[in-house]
Amino acid sequence: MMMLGPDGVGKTTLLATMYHQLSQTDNDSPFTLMATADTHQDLQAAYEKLSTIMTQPTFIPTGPLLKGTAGIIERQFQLLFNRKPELDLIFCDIAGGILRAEETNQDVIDFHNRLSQATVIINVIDGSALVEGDSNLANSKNEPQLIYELLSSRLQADKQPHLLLFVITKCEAWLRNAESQQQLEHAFEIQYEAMIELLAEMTHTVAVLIPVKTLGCVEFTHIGYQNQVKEMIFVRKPNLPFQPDNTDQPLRYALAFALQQHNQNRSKWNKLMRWLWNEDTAFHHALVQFAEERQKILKFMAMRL
Ligand SMILES: Nc1nc2c(ncn2[C@@H]2O[C@H](COP(=O)(O)OP(=O)(O)OP(=O)(O)O)[C@@H](O)[C@H]2O)c(=O)[nH]1
Ligand SMILES: [Mg+2]
Repeated sequence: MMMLGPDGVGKTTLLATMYHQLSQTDNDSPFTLMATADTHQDLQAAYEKLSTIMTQPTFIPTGPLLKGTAGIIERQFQLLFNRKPELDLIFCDIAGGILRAEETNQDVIDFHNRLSQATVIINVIDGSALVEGDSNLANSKNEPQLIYELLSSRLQADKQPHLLLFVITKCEAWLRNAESQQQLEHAFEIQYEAMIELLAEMTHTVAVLIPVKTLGCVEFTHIGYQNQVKEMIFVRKPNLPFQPDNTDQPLRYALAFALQQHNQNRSKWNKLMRWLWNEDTAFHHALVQFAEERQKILKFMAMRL
């Protein structure tokens, strides 16, 4: 699993809130997502830091959520089915600066290697820049052209199935009603037109657009200047709680996709054993149930191509 997006779009915040939200909501599913000790500690620390920031009356952007997230950080998870290890998963959280670094940089070489191995690619997009930024600002925050170039060579190069998630953060202000949400989708369609056209030709890639609330209580207000550079300015809504919403959705998509791939790739022996123990039906049933949870919460645009 590869997290993609320039610095500051909210990749690490998304990872921390997705992990937290899924672990809070899924007690009755036979699937459990376990983080390794380091991943758990780091993401928990990130979540606690966010909680603390959200107790402040004004919202001050924190800079990178986790210090020292330079290069590529592997976040390791294990998915259990009925408490037995089923699948190991690695989420690669990159420092967004890698996208603009020199091709000869070792981190960039590593990044390309890992991208070529990723089955699920999560492009995190700053929704406030997407809707309100002029073209320079929107491009510099989200770099849709860079992402397009990376993915077009990547997705055309191999025929393996891929899941591509466009996750929009910092978009609380547009998730208030259907009309403003449409505005968000429309901005995406315009700025990612080339990408959408590319996806229309890809028979092995499924793409989904998912707006999320990683904070829930911070909204975009206007574009201001910080050190003479245009910046998106947000305000802490005093009447709203810190409450990530919909952040479990990208994780559900990613996990359901990975599980389905994994299920199709089992060896014959493994399939026979599972059949003997009647695990196959139970697994399939649980997977369908888990996957169905994807669509209950919020309307989003799914591009099944
Ligand atoms: N308003 C708002 N701010 C957010 C949101 N998510 C993250 N931020 C802020 O954006 C900044 C960057 O967040 P990170 O999660 O560290 O971004 P990143 O994409 O991991 O950045 P790099 O690791 O530098 O590539 C922090 O100041 C966060 O507080 C969001 O949903 N809304
Ligand atoms: Mg980060």
